[in-house]
Amino acid sequence: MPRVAARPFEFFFEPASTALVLIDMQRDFLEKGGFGETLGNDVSHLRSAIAPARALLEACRSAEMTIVHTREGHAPDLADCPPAKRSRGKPTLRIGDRGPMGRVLVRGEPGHDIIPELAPRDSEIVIDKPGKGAFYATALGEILRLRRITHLLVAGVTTEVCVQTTMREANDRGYECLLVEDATASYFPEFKRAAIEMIVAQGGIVGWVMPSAAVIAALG
Ligand code: TIU
Repeated sequence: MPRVAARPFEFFFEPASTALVLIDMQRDFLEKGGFGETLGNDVSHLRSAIAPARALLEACRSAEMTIVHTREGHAPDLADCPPAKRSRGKPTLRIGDRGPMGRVLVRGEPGHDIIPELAPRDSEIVIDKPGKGAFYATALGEILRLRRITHLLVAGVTTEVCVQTTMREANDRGYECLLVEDATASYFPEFKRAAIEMIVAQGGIVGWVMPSAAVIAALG
């Protein structure tokens, strides 16, 4: 069984019962003109996660693991976008408004696509989610249950928003979760650091954390 020297202590996992969950590596968060930038963020902070996420994805593909990509977004009529989300803050464009990559955070628009570097294969699972957590209002839990998945390797953006929310949802549902720390990023580097410490504190109250190289070596 692969074992990894993670924080706060060693992590053991079987590739057959482990899924890679890549959270929201979409143009809307990582490229200029998307949702992330309309909220006032410097999207260049997220680019450091791309190469490690890609190496991790390739290693998990080689190990024939279950691979899940998530996308945050809404139906074109915005019926699944609550005012509590759409009216928040003073963005330059609101969810559903037309921007340089199509309608912001709307399914089927160019900005909603996963970045080409991490494009899903046909055999991989793509979960469209309206919220921050990947389990809320999606079939993810059922899909993982049917595959007898017990462990999750988690990466993607942003660390303290959709990644942390998904890890907390998963931990409450009984999954053993490990965050791959260089394959996740935040618009706020200090929030990334703090989110990681929140996950591993108190004996791994939410899960484990380790770098991609350690996971890839364990899979190799
Ligand atoms: N704004 C921000 O940091 N994140 C999000 O809105 N969604 C995700 O994290 N995917």
